[in-house]
Amino acid sequence: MSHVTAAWRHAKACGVSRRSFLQLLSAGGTAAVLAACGRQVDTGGAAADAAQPAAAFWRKDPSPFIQHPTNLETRLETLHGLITPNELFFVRNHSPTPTIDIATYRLRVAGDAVARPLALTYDELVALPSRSVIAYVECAGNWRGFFGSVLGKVASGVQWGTGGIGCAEWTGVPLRAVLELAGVRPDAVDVNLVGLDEGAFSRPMPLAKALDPDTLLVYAMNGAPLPPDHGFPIRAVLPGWVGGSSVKWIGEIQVSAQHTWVKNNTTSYVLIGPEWPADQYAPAEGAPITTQTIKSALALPWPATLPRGRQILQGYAHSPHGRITHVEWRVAEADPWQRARVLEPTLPHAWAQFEFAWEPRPGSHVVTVRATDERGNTQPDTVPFNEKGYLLNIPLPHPIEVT
Ligand SMILES: Nc1nc2c(c(=O)[nH]1)N[C@H]1C(S)=C(S)[C@@H](COP(=O)(O)O)O[C@H]1N2
Ligand SMILES: [Mo]
Repeated sequence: MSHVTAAWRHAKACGVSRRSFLQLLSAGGTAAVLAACGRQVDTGGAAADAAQPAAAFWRKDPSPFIQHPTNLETRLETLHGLITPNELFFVRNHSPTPTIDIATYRLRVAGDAVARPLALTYDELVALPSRSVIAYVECAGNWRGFFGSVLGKVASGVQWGTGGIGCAEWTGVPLRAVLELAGVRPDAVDVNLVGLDEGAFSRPMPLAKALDPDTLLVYAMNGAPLPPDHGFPIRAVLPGWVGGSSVKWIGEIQVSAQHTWVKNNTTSYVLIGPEWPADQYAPAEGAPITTQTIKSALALPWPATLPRGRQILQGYAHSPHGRITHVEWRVAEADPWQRARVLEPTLPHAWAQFEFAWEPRPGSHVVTVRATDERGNTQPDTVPFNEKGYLLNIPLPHPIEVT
């Protein structure tokens, strides 16, 4: 068996599509394939991934991204300004991006807590009054790789760096308006969104979150029709909640008078670990995660190499709890924190940009940034480990080599 055949067998077994395999092969030979597969320890979808046909996982050009077997991670240093362009926005897919025929597409609303089950066409949905919200969407596992590389304990799942996040202007119809059309009964408890992708990815939310006017059924991203990789024709965006709750390619909205338990609030997207008691969450294996955490990151490669001399460093800070009010930075742990400049605008659901001037000498440095929001939340010095590596938000020690 040739090296390449062996690498393909290995790649297929760990869930890599033929297309990703060929991309990895051309990028760095069989070593790159093996490195990619070693990195992928799936959070429960491993069996499903392994069974997948050799289809393309995404449609967009993957070259600007850090490529994981099924995900595309944004390089923050490629961004300018508050809005992440669609072609640079990270992709997190559990199954390949589906092809959906808009002519036959229906958005269904069903369940034991709706009075009038509905099936809306795309045009009917788009004709409803719309809203636009500038909001970041961040994968619950963004920063997961630092559980291993910074805290010394590897968590299972895609080993994201800082780029499992993006911020866009989302235009759509409030979920609330569609629920009102369907006549939600007063005994409704949970609203579950179900995707049309192969794995029928779904994630329920409590009625109160579904009725929040900023919880949107989105059909446009940064003014363009939603791209296929980001959920065409319709996706949800739940500002402040983990990315997994922003279900893409929605086919059905299920409104139930009972709590709805699915994979993504029982075994995935739950906090499991010695310091995360689980008893009270049964049948879930731990507390299902909802809101994101406050974070800040430098818009630099990890590790970064910079020239000596005065320069401006930039980054992004975000909180699910409100506007970012300040960002601090320091080089050595013994140094005092210094204020960075937070750029306007600071919007309630968006990330904020910050910058500061730095005049480094040649050598190895570690730069740390820390954000605070309008409610006084800030990044904690430590977080208890959880097996699936969600919600890490300690101030990150960013390694920078100055030449
Ligand atoms: N139907 C469906 N929706 C989904 C997913 C998925 O695999 N299938 N992935 C979720 C996860 S985990 C994240 S982080 C976001 C990512 O959105 P993006 O790919 O548009 O960046 O989509 C969410 N919605
Ligand atoms: Mo995610």
